[in-house]
Parts: sequence; structure tokens; C-alpha cells
Amino acid sequence: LAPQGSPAPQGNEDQRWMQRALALARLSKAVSSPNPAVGCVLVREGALVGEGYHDYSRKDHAEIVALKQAGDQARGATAYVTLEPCCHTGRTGPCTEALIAAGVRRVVAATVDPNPKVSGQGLERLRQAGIETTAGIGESEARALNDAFACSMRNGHPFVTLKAGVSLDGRIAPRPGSVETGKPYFLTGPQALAQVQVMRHEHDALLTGINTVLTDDPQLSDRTGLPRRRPLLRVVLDSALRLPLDSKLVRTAQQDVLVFCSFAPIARRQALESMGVRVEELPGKTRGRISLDEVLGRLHEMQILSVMLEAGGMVNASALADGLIDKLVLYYAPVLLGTGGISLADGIEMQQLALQRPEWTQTGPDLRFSAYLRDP
Ligand code: AOF
Ligand code: ZN
Repeated sequence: LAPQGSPAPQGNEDQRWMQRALALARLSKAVSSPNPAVGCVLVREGALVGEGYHDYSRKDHAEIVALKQAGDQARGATAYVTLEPCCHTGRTGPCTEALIAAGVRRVVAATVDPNPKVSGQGLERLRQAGIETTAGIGESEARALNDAFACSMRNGHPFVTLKAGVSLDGRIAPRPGSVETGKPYFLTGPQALAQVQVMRHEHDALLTGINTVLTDDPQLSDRTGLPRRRPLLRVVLDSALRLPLDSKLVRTAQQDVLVFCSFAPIARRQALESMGVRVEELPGKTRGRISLDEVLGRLHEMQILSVMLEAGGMVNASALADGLIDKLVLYYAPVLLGTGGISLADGIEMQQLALQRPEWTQTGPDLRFSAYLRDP
């Protein structure tokens, strides 16, 4: 035990303040895209003097929000930032120069910025200016927060998470015709459903296939009630443009439902558009279906960083087979759906896939599984 009155070891202090910066970054999640989610805490002589997170609409980066709050108190302070401070001019000036000018003495960053305009040079600039820098505190949490930003920066397409509720025998829905259609079939308990809402909140877009719309009639909305900068984009793969005008998606559309098809008959297109649905024709096809790769390219052009795939067995299988999934999140429910149930990935030939960094956690009566198919 440390003797009373002695300062806490710096390592623990760093962890503690970085946890606070990470909590701020989490608030940033649905308001920062297409920028990364970043939180910053300024600490002087063991006391909090300023904090903030990045909100794209407000432009200021997390460091600037915290510096403005701290005012003169920033002199001699330590800045805890979940992402390396930027050293370039974009919509705002470089945070490195603002930290230097404010007299910050030390900067602790959780991760480097995957943006090639920064990528280590921000920390280097701070060191040149005589500021002590520490990197890597809280790194795995900070990296996970910005998986989508990193993927978008490095690979030029959105980060795709396949999410599904699964029975213990690997099925996502009962045998067709065995339950009432026109509403989603829930395997999992309320805790998992609440987590899925948070996941939707943290994503820029949801993606599903027309078959899921025809059988479940889902709304695919973010019902957390938490603030988001842009409406959640609800995307449907629908090559023959069969999306029903009386579906929940169409009835609730306000330019936030986007349908990709391979051919759009004029009358049908006009009917959908008059109801607030966006329709895009993508001529490129693979195996008679819309190319998901092309869809992701279009979404990247729209500054969509993250896509959550909530679809049926066929779309899941083709996305996995084409190597377009970055992460899996599966909720295993204590049920066996038996013969004829729809498999998680079905109907398209798919090779064996190895998953990285698997994690299992109990969520009410269900078991949540997450893993990566590759590094972002
Ligand atoms: C930081 N702190 O809070 C964020 C950073 O166009 P701008 O000026 O908003 O710059 C966007 C880039 O800045 C973004 O691509 C990423 O590299 C970095 N984001 N940096 O120091 C922040 N959001
Ligand atoms: Zn910055």
C-alpha cells in the first residue's frame, strides 16, 4: 500500500484519466462521423481543468473544446486524448499548435491517428516543441472506438459489422411458413435488443436485403433517443425494386431510406421517390445480384464510415464469401430452431473463415459473441 499523502503512481493516474477521455469519446460516436470519435481531458496538479469531445457540426476538435474550457488553467497541464492530436489544417487548424500555444506540458494519447496526414507526425511535432508525450494508454479501447474511421482512411470503404441473433443450432429464423410473417422474429432477450439499439446508434448505416424486408417488414431505426448528427441511413439491396410501398421502411422514409437496384422501372421509382425513398441503379452484378462491393463504394462516397448488416442468410453468406465483413457480432439465444430453419450464412458457397480476437459475454439469457475477420 502507498503511504498516505503520497501521490498515486503516474501509471494508474494515466489509466484513470484516459478512461474519462474514452467515456467522452463514446459520447462523440454518433456526432463525430465522418471524423473520428475523440475525447480529451486536461488535468493540472491532479485536478480536472477542462474536457470535451468532438462534434462534427461544431467543428472544434476535442482538444480545442477542452482548451477553451480550461482557459489559463491549461498552462502546465497534462492532456489526455483518445487519438493523437492532429498537425494539419482541415476544417480547423492543427491541435498540436493549440496545445503548444496553451502551454500544455505533457500529452498522453491512446492511439495514433490513422489519417496519413497525421499518423505519428502529431506526436512528433509535440516532442519537437519540448512536450513530453506518452502513447498507448487505453489503446485497445480507443482503437475499437475508431475501427470504422481507420478502415475508411486505410481501405477507402466502410467498416462492415455483421450482426445477427442466432439459435444454438446456428439458425437465424425458423422454417419459412412456421411463424407469422410481416414482423421480425426475435430470438434474443430484451438485454440483447437494447444493445443492438446502441449498436445501431453508433453506426452510420444499416444494410439489409429485400427478402428480409418482405418477410419481417422491419423498421431498421435507431430508437435510443440519443442525439445523432445525421439520420441513420437505412439501405436495402433490392435488385428488381420490389420494396413494397406499404412497408414500414417506405412509410417512415424521409430521404433516409436508400434502395440499390439493378433496374428501376420508371413508375415504380417515381412512386418510391414521392414517398421519400432514394433509389439508385447499380448496373454491376455478381451472380445475378447487386454487387455489395459497389454498394460499399457508393456508401464511402457518401461519407458513410460504418455499416451494420442485419440481413438474411443469403446476403450474409455472399458478404462473407466476398470478404466484405470486418466484424461479427452474434447473440446466441437458448433455443434450437430445428430442421428447415434459416442458417446464419446460407444459399451461397462459402469457405471456412478464421476469426480473430473472439470475445464472449453473457447478456441476459443470451451469449454475445464478437470477433474480427481482419484488422481495420
Ligand atoms: C484531433 N482531435 O477531436 C479529431 C481529430 O477537417 P478537420 O479539421 O475536422 O480534420 C479532420 C481530421 O482530424 C480527421 O481526419 C482526423 O485525422 C483528425 N481528427 N483530430 O486532433 C479530434 N476529431
Ligand atoms: Zn485536431
